[in-house]
Amino acid sequence: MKNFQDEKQRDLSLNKSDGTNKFLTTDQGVRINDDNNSLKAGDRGPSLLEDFILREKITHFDHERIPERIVHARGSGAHGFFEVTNPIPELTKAGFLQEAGLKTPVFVRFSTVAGFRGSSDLARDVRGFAVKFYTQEGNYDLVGNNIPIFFIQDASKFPDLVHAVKPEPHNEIPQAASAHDTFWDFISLMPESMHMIMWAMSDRAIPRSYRMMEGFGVHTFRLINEAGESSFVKFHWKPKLGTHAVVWDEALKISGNNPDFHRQDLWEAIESGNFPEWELGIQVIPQNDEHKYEFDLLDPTKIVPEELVPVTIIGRMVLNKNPDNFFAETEQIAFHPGHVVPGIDFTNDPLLQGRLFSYTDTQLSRLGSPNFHEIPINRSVAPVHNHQRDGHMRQEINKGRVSYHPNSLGGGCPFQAKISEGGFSSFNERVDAHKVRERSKSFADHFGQAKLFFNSQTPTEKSHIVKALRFELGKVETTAIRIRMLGLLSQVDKQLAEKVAEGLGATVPPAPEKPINHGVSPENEMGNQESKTVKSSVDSSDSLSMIKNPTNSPTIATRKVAIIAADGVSEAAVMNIKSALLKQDAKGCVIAPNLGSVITDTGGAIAVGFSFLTTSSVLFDAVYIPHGESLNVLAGNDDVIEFLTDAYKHCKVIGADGEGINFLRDIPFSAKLNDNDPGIVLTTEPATETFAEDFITAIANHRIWEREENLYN
Ligand code: HDD
Repeated sequence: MKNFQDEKQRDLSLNKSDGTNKFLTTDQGVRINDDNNSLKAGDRGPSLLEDFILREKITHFDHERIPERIVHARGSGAHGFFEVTNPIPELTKAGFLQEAGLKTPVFVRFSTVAGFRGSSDLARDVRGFAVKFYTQEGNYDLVGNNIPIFFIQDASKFPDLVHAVKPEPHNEIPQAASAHDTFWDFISLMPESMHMIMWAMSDRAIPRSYRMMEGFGVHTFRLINEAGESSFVKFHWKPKLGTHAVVWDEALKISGNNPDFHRQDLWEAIESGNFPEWELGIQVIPQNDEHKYEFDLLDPTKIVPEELVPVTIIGRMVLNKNPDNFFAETEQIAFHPGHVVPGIDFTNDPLLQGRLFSYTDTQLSRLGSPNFHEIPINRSVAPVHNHQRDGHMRQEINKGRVSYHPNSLGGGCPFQAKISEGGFSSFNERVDAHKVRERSKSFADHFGQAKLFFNSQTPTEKSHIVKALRFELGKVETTAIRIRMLGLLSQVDKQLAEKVAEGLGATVPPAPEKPINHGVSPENEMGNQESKTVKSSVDSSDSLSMIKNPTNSPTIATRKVAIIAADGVSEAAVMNIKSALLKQDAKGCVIAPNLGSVITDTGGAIAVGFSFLTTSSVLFDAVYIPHGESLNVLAGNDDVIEFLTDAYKHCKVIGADGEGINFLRDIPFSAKLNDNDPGIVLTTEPATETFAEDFITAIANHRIWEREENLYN
């Protein structure tokens, strides 16, 4: 079997350049003799207009920036491959899904939605999960998110949603945050957003890592087989490392300490050979089952519960190469849900239909030309021949006098492909209807699946949703908006609304306020439909909870552990933990009052990774306090107390040995310490393998939620 895994890298190599051991030149290739001084009339005189070297350099610099994406501006990407594990020729004729073992190159870009390009990775937000498959039949883009549904049902509301969540237009505040009046004003008037709000207020919106989040195609798409038969499909990416989050207080602190937290995490994992991996799963719904469920498959605010249609794994994706140049690759990549290949097609989901227009349109202003497909990262590895011509920055030199079809002068070339030759043909769907501006009645359930999601959460997760809503609505200044939201929340779950209300010092309104008109028909206040609740046929779905879905093989690979040290630290203890962590592909990093190295109890020197000034507890997954004279040096140190207190508060594992145990008992939070806390790993026998094993097992469980005040206990 021919594998295409490296094909895109070969293609990109045509455009790569490296200045090592080369002369400095102008853009025209002229060697530069002095790059430090402009050409002047005398060394103190004015600069001369003829200085083409200066003019070229400054002009290029002046035009270096392109508009950032209107949404998903902040993101990070990587190269990799997709490998078929379970081919599905009976469902689709898409070539890249036909044979087990077949590898197709991909580029993936993860992003936040609301923040500007320079904002923090840790905003409470949906994460974009966009995958470009460079297939032999052309580019296929699966432009999804880490949440399987969306805020709105119709693309016409997208500009409104985005205007509402972006910084407010009069003062451009707040950056990368939904916790402000305009967002919640809009949401409180859009009951269809309630399911998505449950997800966005859950810990899904503050992932621990891009490598630890699920991805979803969101819409129902179609798969088309050789016989032209269609099945409906939902796409799922399942991360090998499991789905994990940070806690909100931690997210806020990470944003200050390292706004590039996710970007760096992805970069470092790939550089260190710990390649992030996901499985691709599909939920397949036969064409004849289109109307079988209590929800509409075309409604992007609904999931198909896995209890009704299980997810079948068909392949895996591995990210194994960082970009060489952020701008050329991550910034210039242009995704589009309309980039499909034969065997994959759209449905009439009205959100998807609007997206099919929006993405090319936005690239025209963002990348500046209809030739954006020629930019190396966007270039198809399948041959491209057509009669599209000219335009800004055209790269291709089309030969011949013919640029139209049909033609006889060019022998009819390039010629159309029959379907049997791989020509794309749309699904032969029968459409027979009146032209209307209406929302289907089958989209009217705005609360059924919001309830399903909430009911599926563990008490810890429910508690986090309440706290997130208290935070977000607490930042809203207009009381009427808060009250309107409480009314909507009470339709999801009464207790949820009451607990949020308590935090806001408000009461839940007895009857939810009727949303004001946001539709076209004044006689109907909900636009074209009444909001209603349809009971989900599934009461609770475990796959919706992150905590109920720990990874199959708990691992601490790529996790970071802080080792608190100072002069006099036990060398054996530090080295024992370091090597145990290394064996698991995790990293132990020494944190000390100063940079340089610490002198150990045996007179050796251990390199310090960070000082307390240059790092923070929130950048680590666990903390270890080795014994030794170092503990006397560190006793009462405010930085150490803060470091450990944060780790405790953020439910992280803390290990200590020997006198380290007493050291821990002197930290103020120890008054709250529960002897049964599985995240406090202590031993009086330092540097043993058993201790390292216990410590590692505890870290693999991610967080010790029992420590938190839980509003649902
Ligand atoms: Fe979108 C970017 C995902 C609805 C219009 N979208 C964008 C990106 C992702 C998504 C991941 C970033 C791609 C990248 O990394 O370059 N968008 C979604 C999902 C949606 C969705 C999962 C709902 C299911 N989007 C949506 C609608 C519209 C848009 C309804 C417009 C009608 N989206 C855009 C855009 C962007 C974009 C304005 C901004 C930058 C870009 O396209 O290239 O066209």
